[in-house]
Amino acid sequence: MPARLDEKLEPIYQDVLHRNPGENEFHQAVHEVLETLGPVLVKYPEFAEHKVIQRICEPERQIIFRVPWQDDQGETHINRAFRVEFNSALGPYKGGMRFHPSVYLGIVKFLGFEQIFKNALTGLPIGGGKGGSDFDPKGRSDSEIMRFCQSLMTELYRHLGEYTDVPAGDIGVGEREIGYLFGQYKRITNRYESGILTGKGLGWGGSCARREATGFGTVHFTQEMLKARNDSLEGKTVVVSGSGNVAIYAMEMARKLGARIIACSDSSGFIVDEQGIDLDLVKRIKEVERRRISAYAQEKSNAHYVADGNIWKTPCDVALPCATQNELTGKDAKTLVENGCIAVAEGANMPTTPEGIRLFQDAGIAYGPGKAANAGGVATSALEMQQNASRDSWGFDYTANRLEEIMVNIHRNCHDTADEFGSPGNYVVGANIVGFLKVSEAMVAMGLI
Ligand code: NDP
Ligand code: 2IT
Repeated sequence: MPARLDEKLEPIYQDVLHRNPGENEFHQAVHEVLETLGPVLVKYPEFAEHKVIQRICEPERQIIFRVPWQDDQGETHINRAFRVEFNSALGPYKGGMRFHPSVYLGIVKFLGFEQIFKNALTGLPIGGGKGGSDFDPKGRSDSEIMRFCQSLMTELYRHLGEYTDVPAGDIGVGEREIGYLFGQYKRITNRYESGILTGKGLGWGGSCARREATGFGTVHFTQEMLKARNDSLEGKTVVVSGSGNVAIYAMEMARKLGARIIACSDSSGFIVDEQGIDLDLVKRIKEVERRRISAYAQEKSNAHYVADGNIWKTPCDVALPCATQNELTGKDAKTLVENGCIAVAEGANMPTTPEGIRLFQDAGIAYGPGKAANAGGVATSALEMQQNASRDSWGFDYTANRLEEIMVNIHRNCHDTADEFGSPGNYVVGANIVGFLKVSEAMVAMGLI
């Protein structure tokens, strides 16, 4: 049972529980935001009067549809797909698509809800949305992935548009899937509209540094949290969960800033390499060969693989959860703190359970919540949209520098707002309030929307 909220907020939360039964991850994400809004309603009573919070908790539109497709043996499969268009006060709905067997409405809604605040934090004109499917891409051939993406887009295309809704990648959706989705959109509509998807390939409307952006941004945010404590990543040992898009580029930037990355994982287990993870090898195994992370230890004799192990038992200075929601529990947080961890930044969305967050905060370690720490991905998607709208394409360094500036700004805003609202060092308070104020002010200005 989560803690009781402020007397104005508890009934709103109860209503969310009642209206969205069984959607535990969505409840968790809403609770985490409402917990921090008490002081905001004292300072800005007009938001309560306009029922802004109740409106933010209800998606503007939810689309659920059937995706039939055939595997390589000719057998038919039926999946379910979702697009939750949560809030468009600041811009077109923006957020990724996730392909994973665990996807159901509650996951898409938690992700879409967090996306509203994250996107507001970037300072760029993007609203919040999210989508996905319970399709499991593991072990599927390129042709099967293509047929699935084509079938999904055959329904989704009618809901998209550069001024309406602009999906991108998330778990199980990278450049390959975005390519198949974009190809099908172009074919159905007979229009080359680059601005309807982000995360595209560099040769066909994608942005430099988008692939790297989430991981790089998470590490920039970590560096800023450490700087605020007169410290830095130089010489630190880092553990990163996951070995997908976010994890790989978080490792790359952490190494560039002088850290030693000693462990990473996938859903089957984790590897430890005390000499520092060989990133070229991880990229080959994961991005090119699409194999399991256990292959790393087969190819590198000094590394070892722990099947089904808990990566958070590996002592480190900095932990970067970059895999999935609720992957870091209260027990894991306790272990990390006992082992001397000084900073945690979330490359993944909601990877730390509420108990874990409380333990980090009580221990006084630097803790950067996902909606701030992983906002670099969607921010660079917004930069891709800018390039598409002006039919331009920027260089890598220029784009990567803009990403870094955006992350420095997000850190500063969260840090200063936490101070202003009486919770110094609490980036959860800072991120939620900055995002909430931006969205709420726009919603009030636009009347009853
Ligand atoms: P990828 O599909 O590229 O990689 C996901 C990684 O996490 C894989 O190593 C995967 O292991 C592991 N993982 C996924 N689900 C589980 C699970 N249920 N249990 C254990 N491990 C799991 O996805 P991304 O790197 O893009 O996404 C990772 C996280 O970052 C997600 O939370 C996503 O929402 C978030 N994020 C992504 C952004 C982006 O731009 N891509 C932007 C902001 C946040 P396995 O291969 O074994 O499944
Ligand atoms: O969670 C996220 O911010 C993403 N998956 C990226 C969304 C995007 O539109 O780039």
